[in-house]
Amino acid sequence: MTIEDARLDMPVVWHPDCLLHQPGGEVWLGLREAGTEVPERATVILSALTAAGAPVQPPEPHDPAALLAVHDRSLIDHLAAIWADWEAGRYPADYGRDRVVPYVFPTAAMLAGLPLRRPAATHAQVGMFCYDTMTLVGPGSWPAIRAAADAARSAARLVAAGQQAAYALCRPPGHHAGPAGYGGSCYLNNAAIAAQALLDGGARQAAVIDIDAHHGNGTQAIFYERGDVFYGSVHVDPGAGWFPHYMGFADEKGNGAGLRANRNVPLPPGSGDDTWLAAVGQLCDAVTAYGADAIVLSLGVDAAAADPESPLQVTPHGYRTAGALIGALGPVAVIQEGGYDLASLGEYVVAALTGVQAGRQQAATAAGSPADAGLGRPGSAPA
Ligand code: SP5
Ligand code: ZN
Repeated sequence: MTIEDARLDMPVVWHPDCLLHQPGGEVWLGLREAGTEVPERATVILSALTAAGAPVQPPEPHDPAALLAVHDRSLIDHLAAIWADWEAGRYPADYGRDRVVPYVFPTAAMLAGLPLRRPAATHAQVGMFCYDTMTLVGPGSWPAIRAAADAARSAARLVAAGQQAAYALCRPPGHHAGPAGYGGSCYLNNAAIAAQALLDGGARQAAVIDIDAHHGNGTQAIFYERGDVFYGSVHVDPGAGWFPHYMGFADEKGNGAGLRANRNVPLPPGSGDDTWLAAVGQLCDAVTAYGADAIVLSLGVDAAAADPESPLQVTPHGYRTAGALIGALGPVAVIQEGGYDLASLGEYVVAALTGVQAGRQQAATAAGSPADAGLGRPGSAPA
């Protein structure tokens, strides 16, 4: 039996509330466009995983402490309340503004050294947290944001309890959400919540490997000064003009206790499997040198050749190979990030997870280790 034929037996964590987030497009350069982060992304992925045989389960009950461990309370409170405030302020009814969008941004250039104050107007408060105009909030956004975070935490807890790998079908995605800010179609950082759950579940050190086509500036920011979580990312070069524009450069290496626990590998637009897989290999070598007990894979499949949001040219075979390289490193909690070509999305996610599963099986066979020992217990990762 070849890898291609293998049944996917990795648990998939999914909550239908993730479909309730309907951003209704994005404002790009002053005009509202249709946007590509649509609910159909999740239904397409779910169908492909189900067809591949993967078992689907709901997340564990919500734990507010899991969000507070990686985000400021102010961001969480904003996201939980902003739609109701927006509606109460009659922005939809009286002004035709059917989604929450920021308008004034209190940048360092504006404040010129003065402290940030909370503005009185609801429409001014949004810019305190949302750093772009493309990440809209609607009536169903908060339940979806919460459900995605819950799925991420649950997948990590499955891994901490001994699963070799588990996948969270998170929507909205999360890797552009930082400690106190959101953007890039992301609101809360699902991957960071998963990494923290791995630590809480017994890992001494965890590593996030981010293979989304964009740099995960939010995940990097959350862990930049922490030594217990490594962050490594391969992405299209922000210096070549790509989102998130201001972060993701190769000279960002962490700070303080986090120095040398951050690694960025930016690639030229147009890069395909060979270049991309060499970069994934560099990240894997860095994680091996770092010594993580467990891995979070930020799985964006927007490096796909047909993806409308990135100029990378990676094939399903490339994603399967990347999955196998990463699966060989240790137990993996896979978190869905971007990926916007509805026609190929399912195939790419199945390819990546099939690779992770094969990598785990090979590593377990090579080590002769028991499959369900769990993190931090005898017989699991080396102490
Ligand atoms: C999670 C994730 O992959 N977020 C990526 C967000 C990147 N969005 C950048 C959007 C740039 C403008 N979109 C182009 C629309 C042209 N019609
Ligand atoms: Zn992306």
